[in-house]
Amino acid sequence: MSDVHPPPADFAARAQIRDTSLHEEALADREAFWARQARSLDWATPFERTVEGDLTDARWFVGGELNAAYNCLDRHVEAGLGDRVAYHWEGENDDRRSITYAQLLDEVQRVAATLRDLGVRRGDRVAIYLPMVPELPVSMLACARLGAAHSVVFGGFSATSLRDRIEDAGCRVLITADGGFRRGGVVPLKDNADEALAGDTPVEHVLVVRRTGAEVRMQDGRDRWYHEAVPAEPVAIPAVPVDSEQLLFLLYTSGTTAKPKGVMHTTGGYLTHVAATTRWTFDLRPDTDVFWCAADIGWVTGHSYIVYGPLANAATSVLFEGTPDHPGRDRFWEVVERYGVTILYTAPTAIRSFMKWGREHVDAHDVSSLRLLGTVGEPINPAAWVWYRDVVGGGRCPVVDTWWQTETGGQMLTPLPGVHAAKPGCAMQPLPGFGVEVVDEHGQPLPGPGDGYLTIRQPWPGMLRGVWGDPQRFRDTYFSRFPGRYFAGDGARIDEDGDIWILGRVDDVMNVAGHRISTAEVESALVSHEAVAEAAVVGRSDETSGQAIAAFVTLRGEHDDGADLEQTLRTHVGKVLGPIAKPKTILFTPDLPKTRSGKIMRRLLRDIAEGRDLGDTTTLANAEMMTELSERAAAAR
Ligand code: 7RM
Repeated sequence: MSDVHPPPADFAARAQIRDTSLHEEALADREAFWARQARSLDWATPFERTVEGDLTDARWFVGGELNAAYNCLDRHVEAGLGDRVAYHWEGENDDRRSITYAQLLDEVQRVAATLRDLGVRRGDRVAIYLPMVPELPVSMLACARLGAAHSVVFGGFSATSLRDRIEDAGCRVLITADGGFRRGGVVPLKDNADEALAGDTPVEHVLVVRRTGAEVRMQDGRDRWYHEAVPAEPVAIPAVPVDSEQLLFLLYTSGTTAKPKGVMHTTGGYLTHVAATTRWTFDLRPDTDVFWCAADIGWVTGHSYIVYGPLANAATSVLFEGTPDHPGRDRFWEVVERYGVTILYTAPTAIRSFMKWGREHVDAHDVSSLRLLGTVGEPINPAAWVWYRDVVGGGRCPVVDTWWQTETGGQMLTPLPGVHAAKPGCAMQPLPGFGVEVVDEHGQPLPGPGDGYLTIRQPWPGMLRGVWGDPQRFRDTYFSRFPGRYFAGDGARIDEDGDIWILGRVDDVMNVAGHRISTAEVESALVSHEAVAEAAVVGRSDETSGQAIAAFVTLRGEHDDGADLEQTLRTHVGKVLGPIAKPKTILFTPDLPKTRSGKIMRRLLRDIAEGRDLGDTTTLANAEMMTELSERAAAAR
């Protein structure tokens, strides 16, 4: 039924991993396997035991001490790689800067000196609310150097979100900027920060990076300009060796309640996980590759695959401040051409936009440097996968569809680019060393092909160690549904070949007249029609069938909506998936509701489809159109 694409022959012939021996090594002795991976880091004190405790209480590399910043910077400079570029920073408004490992180490030490003077000590939490400027990874690494934890808050979040996160974590210092550039406009980060700190706040000091030059209020005794506070001359600030289980960072992520969870990641296990997966999944060659993970560092993808994974491997990355369509729709391809990007890692939602805008924007640039393409964040529909592979990758680049979560720390499932054949839309197989299993509703592993729940059976190095300040929520959210297993809410299918397809969050799996249908499947069917640019599908309650399928569709530029097209699309889905999967209603909309990280907000679409009150829509990138859509949905019901 599904399309199978073996690794492109040229790629496979040169790939660093060409067989499954790593998987076999991990299966034979998982602990020894991870211990060997951990030893590719530099430990100030070697660890005594690889792992202790169960899933809810795992401790990795026990007794070991290391420093994440040392592993990302000093050891590379000591090895003679000081002149290698760590980041090609591509800022908005033609700002560009290439930063070597030696320069990065120097700036990290100077900022660490400042943080130390402000009283930051091991175990403290520092909030960071910055645009995608070099000072962002520098600030993170400066915290790590001192053994302090960072809590990066995405620059698109509001003052209220920032305040909640700062209060929850008890951050004593905030690093922000006068503003950030976005699509030619300016985001008032400092104004937001002032609002977030008004009244009672644990924050004692604020460092402000000058980015836009906008006029901002500086509060005496609290606020200092980064460029004035940070010494101009080099300073030697030693990297403090910390326990392997020392908190490296908090990253807040949405759960089922209104209060975001502070996901906790620690040092040795996390760094081992992201360093290893960066090598495996991307076939990384640190001396020749130019790696571009086009996420924002405010999300876990940026933490793991812009900062810690690439830097731990002494790779050269692109650090991109902009957006895909500013100043033009060829922005990505211009950047790929400028730096000779070899590996591109981006989200399906971006790929669908590129597809909608048309291949001429890609064709206008030389993107032949690309040799591998990756996706992350949501299920990718096969049409977008094929377009990515053929148009962006020219048919010669493998596409890796990587499944993982804020909670997993790093990648868990993906085809290995030189080993596994890929199936468009399929995350395929666990990477070596991860005990991923699909189980039924009783927690029993599926004996053969079928649909179930994605779980993880054994602790893994990069797993979250807790929810900050809420151990009960940690246990309830992840370990109560299937005792003895980690479960983070995704449904999965095992196909005839034993490959794993992510069906989306379990609350996205519909049940229509006793048939289980994934929202992703129907979306993919809709998007495979030439008129459709993007589609989101939700289940809504229906008297006769239990659930009915409600679709929200954006059209490609040249197509008109109308009753004819609605009927055509229903017929099309019926043809692709079977009559049971035909949407009952299709609403055409110029835009879909998305979080600021680009994920379609199905919860909101379900509310619209069910005619429920919309509640708080402030985390949406495009809140305005929701009211209009809910009125039309009511009319269609
Ligand atoms: C990295 C990231 C996690 C959720 C996860 C899934 C979905 C992520 C894929 C995917 C299908 C993929 N972290 N998801 N990757 N679904 N295929 N390759 O996105 O914490 O923000 O989100 O994203 O539902 O549970 S996250």
